[in-house]
Amino acid sequence: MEFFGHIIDGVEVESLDGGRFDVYNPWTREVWAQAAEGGAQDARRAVASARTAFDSGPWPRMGRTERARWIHKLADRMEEKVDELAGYDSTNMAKPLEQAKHDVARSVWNFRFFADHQRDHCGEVFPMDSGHHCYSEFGPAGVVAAISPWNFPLMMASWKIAPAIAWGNTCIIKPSEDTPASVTHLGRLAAEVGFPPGVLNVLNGHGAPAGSSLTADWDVDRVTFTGSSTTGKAVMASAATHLAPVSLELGGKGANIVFDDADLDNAVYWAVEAIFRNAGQICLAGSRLFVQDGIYDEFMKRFVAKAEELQIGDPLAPGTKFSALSSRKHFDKVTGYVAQIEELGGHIYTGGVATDGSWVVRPTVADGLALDAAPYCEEIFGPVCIVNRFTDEAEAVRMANDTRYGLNAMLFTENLSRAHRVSSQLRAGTVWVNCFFIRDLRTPFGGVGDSGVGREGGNFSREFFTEPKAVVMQITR
Ligand code: TXE
Repeated sequence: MEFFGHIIDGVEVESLDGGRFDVYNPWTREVWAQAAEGGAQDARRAVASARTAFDSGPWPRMGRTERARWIHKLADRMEEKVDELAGYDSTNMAKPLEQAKHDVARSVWNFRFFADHQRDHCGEVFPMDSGHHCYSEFGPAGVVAAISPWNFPLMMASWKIAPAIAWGNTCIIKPSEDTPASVTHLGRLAAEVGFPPGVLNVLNGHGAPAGSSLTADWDVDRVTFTGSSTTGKAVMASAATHLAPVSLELGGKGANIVFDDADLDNAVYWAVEAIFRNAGQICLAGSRLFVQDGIYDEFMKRFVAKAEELQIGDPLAPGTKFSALSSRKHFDKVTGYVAQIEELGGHIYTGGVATDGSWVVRPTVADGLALDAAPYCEEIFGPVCIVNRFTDEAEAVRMANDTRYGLNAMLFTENLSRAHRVSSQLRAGTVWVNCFFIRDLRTPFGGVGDSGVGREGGNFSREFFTEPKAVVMQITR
């Protein structure tokens, strides 16, 4: 059976007390591996390694071009190992292999982007009328604790590790206890390509004590977290005890608005992607779909037909587009919401819970729920789309914004003025017009309200992962 240890000081190790936990394959529902159960002392060991690497190691002191070269070397290695990395995510969380390969490519790009970004965006110069000249400097912040979720195990981890190490910090990543495989392997690859010890540590284990020990450690200078809104609040409170700045990317309940004048084929294609890709386990999912009256029936007919076409099966089998949910716990959560839909007067067009004992919830489309019904308001984080109709633009905007979350929204229209008008009225960190999931890493990523605190991406990551400094120099006396 495979084992995923901690990577501390560039070496894969067991927990100090030898503790391990089982790792499941959600498609077979069997244990396929074990991982080290990190305790408070293991967390301390990982932080101490990162601290030493930061305080006296070469990483924060090397030239920016050299650091970029190291990170590109890791990215090259990941590309050589794409099958292994994607296979791990696919086995570990039932992500269809094709989607897992896409995630590896996106992870590689995260490393390459931030490697180059830190090399090319290291400061600004401001000539002053007073005869001085002022420049900003972006030095590394120190030790970064990164805590990542299970829905995009490698991609979300890389989104945190890449800017952290690129800007000269050292890092401890704690992957979700549900998906330790690909991130541990990434730590192994970093050691293989010769990263200085302590630059990238991997700590496996549960939220408590592994994660909570990291966030509470006074040697940690930054905390970056992606997960549930509830845990995010605990993480922020813990980091506040030693005033470590936090970046939180939390849940979502994305609105997807389809206007009468939309290109229907395009809108249906993206509506399916937005809620059924990764079995809906995406913070950005289009889980609240608003369709204008004039096209409602036609849209629903096409949307339901496309949802039913998705090939459900073994995530490793060619052609599979949709598979099981990532864990028994998560299956139970999603199943609970599906059960409520009809109890609360909703109508299910297609989908529902598989009856074969698997952890599959089929692509589910429903409407007819009140605007305060739990499956409509709360984050299900599964393949469940709740649809509503609207009559005009103002009503669509009002309904879309009527949520505690505000991570993202989508809108489909061929009317250019409306696209701009509605985009600017939506309370969300990202708005996609006539598309979904496309990112430019230079732009801000994050959410408002219960969807998070802060933004990452491009210069936003630079500001979070560095200690910006102003230097004012007298030029003329
Ligand atoms: O999340 P947690 P869970 C949402 C989604 C999902 C729900 C629960 O709705 O159904 O959250 O998922 C670590 N200190 N999202 O239980 O608890 C934990 O070990 C420090 C949305 O998996 O937030 C894991 O590594 N760390 C989301 C990570 O936090 C702690 C993605 C996330 O776990 C900790 C995932 C603590 N006290 C879930 N407790 C998104 N935004 O994409 C837990 N952790």
